[in-house]
Amino acid sequence: MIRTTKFAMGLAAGVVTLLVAGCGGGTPIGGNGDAASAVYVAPGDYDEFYFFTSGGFSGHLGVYGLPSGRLLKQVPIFSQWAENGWGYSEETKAMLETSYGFVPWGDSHHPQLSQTDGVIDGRWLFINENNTPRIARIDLTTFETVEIIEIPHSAGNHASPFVTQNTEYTVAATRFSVPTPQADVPIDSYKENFSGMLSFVKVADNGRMSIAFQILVPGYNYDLSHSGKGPSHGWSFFTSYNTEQANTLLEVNASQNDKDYIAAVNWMRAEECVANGQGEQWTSNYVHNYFNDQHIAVSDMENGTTVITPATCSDMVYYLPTPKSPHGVNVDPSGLLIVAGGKLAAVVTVHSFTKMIEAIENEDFIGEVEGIPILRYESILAGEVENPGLGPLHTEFDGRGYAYTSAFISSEIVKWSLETFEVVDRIPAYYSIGHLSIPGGDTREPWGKWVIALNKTTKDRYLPTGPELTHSAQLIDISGDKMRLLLEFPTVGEPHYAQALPASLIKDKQVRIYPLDENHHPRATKTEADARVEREGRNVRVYMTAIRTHFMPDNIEGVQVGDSVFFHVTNLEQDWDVPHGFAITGANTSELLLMPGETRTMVWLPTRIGVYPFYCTDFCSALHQEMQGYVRVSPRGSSVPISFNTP
Ligand code: K7E
Ligand code: CUA
Repeated sequence: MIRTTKFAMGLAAGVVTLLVAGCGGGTPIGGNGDAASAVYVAPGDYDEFYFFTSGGFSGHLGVYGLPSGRLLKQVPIFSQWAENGWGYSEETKAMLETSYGFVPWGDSHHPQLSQTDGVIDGRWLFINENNTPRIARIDLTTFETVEIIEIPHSAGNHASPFVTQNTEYTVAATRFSVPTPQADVPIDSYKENFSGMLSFVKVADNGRMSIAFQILVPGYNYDLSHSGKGPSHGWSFFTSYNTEQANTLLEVNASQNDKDYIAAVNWMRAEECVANGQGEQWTSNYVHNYFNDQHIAVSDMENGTTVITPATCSDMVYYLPTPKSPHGVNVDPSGLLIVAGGKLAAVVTVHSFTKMIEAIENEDFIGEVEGIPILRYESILAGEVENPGLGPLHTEFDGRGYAYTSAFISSEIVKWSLETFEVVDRIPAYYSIGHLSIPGGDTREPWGKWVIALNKTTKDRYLPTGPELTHSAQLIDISGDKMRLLLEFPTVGEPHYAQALPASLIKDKQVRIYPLDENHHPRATKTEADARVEREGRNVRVYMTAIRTHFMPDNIEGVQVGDSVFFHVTNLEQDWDVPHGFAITGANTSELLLMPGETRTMVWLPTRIGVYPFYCTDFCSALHQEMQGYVRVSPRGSSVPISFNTP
């Protein structure tokens, strides 16, 4: 089998396309009854795992069931979401505030499930926003984004939000170096004026995030990260590329050095330095958004972070030389091996944590950059994996002594032994695999049943849909010696990375309703008798209830052109899976989708006289189509009084 692999990465050499011989893993392609039964989840049965994929440039999170690949939900995070009014309703708009103002779009890359003792615990999911640097936290009892924190002094929050072993921290490193703090300088003064920043965001017991400290580092591109575990707990590792410090045409100019670096950060040491007052207080303006106890998003403008430098805090950061423009960095379940995916490297480099510590103790350094000792490559090497495929990117682990590395250019997953560093199996991916994911595959205890390939291009794999084709995920059985393709399914947005957990961890903890008696929204309407309309100057406030199968009030008069009409709608239902919707003609905000017991607000700006219907958008019952009402809009200054019907 010969196939052409799309060559999308900007490599320096003049290679345009690459013919790659198929790897002959004996994988059946297409219909296979055995594979079908391995992924079959009968109607009404549940999937065994939840699978969380980044929505990439959609700014959302995709939630799928495994092994079926069924899409269960999209969780809106960094982007407005018309399906439920996220980022449109008055209660959620503040979630999208940043120091740049309201930013209703984001580019999410890496879902990270919270961990306790290096094992996924099912409390929260963190995800980074690359473009306007932010980290979000999703509550896994509601599948709702409950907090978003902006990362100051960052420009492209890519190496994020990888968590430490007990979710002490979620990290954030800037992909693009910039003048830090920002300054008006010539771009070609990159080498003198640009820096990187590694940020450690503390996660409190209740999940609340805060920026603990930031480490100013040389002006490279920091790309990915993973934290230590077990014996390496207390360390975090960040890949860098562009140690050349090029500021133009990086495809060539940042591909010169044989080795770039992994930054090994002893964050426990950083904590000591901060406690000893070795940090500097910087003016740093960033926005922190979260739900208050009324379930309304609020934004705090924060100022000030503690910045430490490797020069003032010795023994905190070390550079591990790593070939060649490394992308992913992954720590194996034992915590002793640090695996780097050098995009342009001929081997996968495996560093030894034990040897790293010895080299540090022996001061086995080959140089120093801005106070960061550079360790000797040969002294810290555990092994090199030969013939790992072209363009190795990311590695996950099965917990049985094997690692799985994605190779973008040769479009394959390569399985290799953590003992011998020899390749033992390989399977093609269709096509251009980026990340790959094994449930728990970056933790101390993977559930090593499957590896899921997350592919950038699909070309001929699905029915064509014009110029834009979907990305895809492929479910591959890794329970035996040979990897076996079972299923592929399209994904929504670009699934950079994904993580999974057993459904049993969270499925019985799901919130089904918001109890009405715990609804502390100041404009909640808890009984139909309290439903009303009040004029406050040019603002009209409608305190409305929704229950099968009517709104109260459903006839409203006395609204005038030029008013701002606030529909504060409370869903009085207290049964699971009975949302109501609310929409009105000409509204240029989204509809509202109201969960049982919840209050949400839409602002409507009537511009023309007339009588306008509103209606429920969610087919809630047999008489859903009857769930409607009217608003009469009179000219500005009209004498029509505010009136509304009552129960
Ligand atoms: Cu797509 Cu992790 Cu942003 Cu690699 S990243 S592929
Ligand atoms: Cu309520 Cu449809």
